[in-house]
Amino acid sequence: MGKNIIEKILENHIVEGKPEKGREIGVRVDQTLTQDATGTAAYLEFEAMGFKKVKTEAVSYVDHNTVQVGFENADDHKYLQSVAEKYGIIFSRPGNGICHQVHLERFAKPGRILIGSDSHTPTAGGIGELAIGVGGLDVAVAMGGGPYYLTYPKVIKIELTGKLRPWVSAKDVVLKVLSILTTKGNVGYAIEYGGEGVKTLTVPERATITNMGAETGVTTSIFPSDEQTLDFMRKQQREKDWIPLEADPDATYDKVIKIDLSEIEPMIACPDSPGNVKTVKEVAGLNVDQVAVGSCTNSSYRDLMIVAHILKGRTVHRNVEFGVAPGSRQVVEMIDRDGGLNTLVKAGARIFESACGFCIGNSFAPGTNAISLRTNNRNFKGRCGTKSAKVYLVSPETAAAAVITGKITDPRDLEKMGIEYKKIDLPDEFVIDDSMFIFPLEEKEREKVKVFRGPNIKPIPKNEAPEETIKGVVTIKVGDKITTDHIMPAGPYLKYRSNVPKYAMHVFEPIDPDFPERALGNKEKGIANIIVGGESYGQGSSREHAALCPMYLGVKAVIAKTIERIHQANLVNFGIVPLLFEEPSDYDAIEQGDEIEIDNVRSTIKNGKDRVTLKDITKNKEIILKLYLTDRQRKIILAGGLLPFTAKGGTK
Ligand code: MIC
Ligand code: SF4
Repeated sequence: MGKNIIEKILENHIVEGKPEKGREIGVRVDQTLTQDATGTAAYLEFEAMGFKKVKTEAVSYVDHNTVQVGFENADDHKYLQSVAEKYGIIFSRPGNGICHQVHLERFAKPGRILIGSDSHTPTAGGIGELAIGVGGLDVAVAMGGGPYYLTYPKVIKIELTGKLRPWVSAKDVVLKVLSILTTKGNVGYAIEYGGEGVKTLTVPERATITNMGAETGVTTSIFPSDEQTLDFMRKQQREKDWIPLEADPDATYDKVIKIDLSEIEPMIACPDSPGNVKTVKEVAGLNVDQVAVGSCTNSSYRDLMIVAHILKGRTVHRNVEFGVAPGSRQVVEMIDRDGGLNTLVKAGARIFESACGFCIGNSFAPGTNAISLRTNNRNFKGRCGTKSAKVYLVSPETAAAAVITGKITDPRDLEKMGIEYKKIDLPDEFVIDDSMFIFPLEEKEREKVKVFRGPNIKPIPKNEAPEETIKGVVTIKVGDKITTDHIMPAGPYLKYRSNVPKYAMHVFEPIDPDFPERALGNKEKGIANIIVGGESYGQGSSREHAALCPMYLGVKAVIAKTIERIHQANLVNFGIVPLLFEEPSDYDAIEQGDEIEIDNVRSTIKNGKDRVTLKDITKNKEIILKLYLTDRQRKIILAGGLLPFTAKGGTK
């Protein structure tokens, strides 16, 4: 029987388990990627497990925390650089660009497996790499030579036909996909693009689509590797890494969705979810206070050059503030060479460094109640740094239209203003300059490197195995679609990523700022903290701090209607027991503050059973909970988490 692309890559890399949907398999990992915000913890964990060198092609990027207010970020960068030098990791210096954009340009390879400690790692799927976002600890284990374990995914084929019309671009395609798949209910699936329409999209356009696939909750998204891929890689002087990759003609899929590119209109994701998609026409006319172009979704050469084209000879509307963060140094050099940078500056753009910046809420926060139009991929409430702001996600074309008009504007209306559409192709020549990478030293030299640790870097706290009976209290009950930005906000606290005791004091701050004090109080009294959540708990970022910091505060179990993939794995990695309501309506019965007991936890995990009983002592009610853990995850929890488990020599 024919195979699809995802099956082909997985089966080439499988080292454990059987390739059966829904079953856990272990795969060999070719490449790993970390960024500074998740990387410090990942490398502290790597060190704590006693590994001596990396076994993957590993790249450590610095792109999230580049603001350097205070010494913490600078010290973290120095720590990351010295760890890279010691263990044989390629170090991408701050200023070199956003990890996903740079990785696509310089390292991603079709047919390989990449795991990265960032949920947008699937960006590399645009080049035909099987790229998966995971927690830092999973990256650390893979760097040490261990397999990566995942559930063999079901595959959704998105069949593209036709060709995009003028003023419509890749962002509109992925927003269309989000309008169909939404942000929940897709755990366990991966997306594979195919069909004639694929040929019309360049690699950076494909990467915009695979990047934001993360918002649907799928494991990854991937495109075939074809002539377009070869063209991009040749221009990056990397054609030796190219291989063709396509699905067999008789490949099968679990679902097929057909999208005619020529029917897509400019789309917009309205506040406060990337899944709240409408057509731009439906919301046109709304006044805009801020426009931000950049992030790993939309900051390629094409994206910035189309914005420059639209703004040529025009200035920013007086009521709008406009910022641009180019995706990489390569992009900056090329838009500079081709005149785009000058046009943007002349138009009044504030040019930010090539980094995540506004996307993660550490700069360019909008004003009170402001409407901000952004080309990034997430608009969760408060993520931009301003709780009352309303963030809309759009294509670069729609963003540029608003820069001129001061209103949400369908970019097709630009023609009425005398602006002609211009198709921006990949440039014939790319600027290749790898001087901001620090490549690994000779092995002998590495031994001499001393790892630098600033005073803000604290060891990773460890957990203990769960008790047979968890006696505790529902310290917090939250609703549906709680994101990791709600659980562990980033923005101003990013600088505490390597200081868990300090960072933990901000857990759940956007929802309930008293949570950490309450949780610590219980912990001191020996009472376990329990989190109760609704549907799709733990959406969004891969940040393992959303498990690690609650663990530090004494959280022993999370009970929800459903838990998202990366977050579930992170909970297990830190020894927190993930539990699901067997009967979703039981969610309504349990309340914050309820005293509870969960019996037979250890023995149920140990004996491979999957039901435990929760006694709600306050309500005098019993609730059945499901444990959904693979055999390996059971062993990890019983060891107190992946760190102690791996340190004791167990990778299986
Ligand atoms: C994000 O977009 O939320 C981040 C910041 O890139 C995160 C990683 C992090 O929290 O460090 C992600 O997507 O995984
Ligand atoms: Fe950085 Fe934003 Fe991309 Fe996350 S989504 S990697 S914060 S640019």
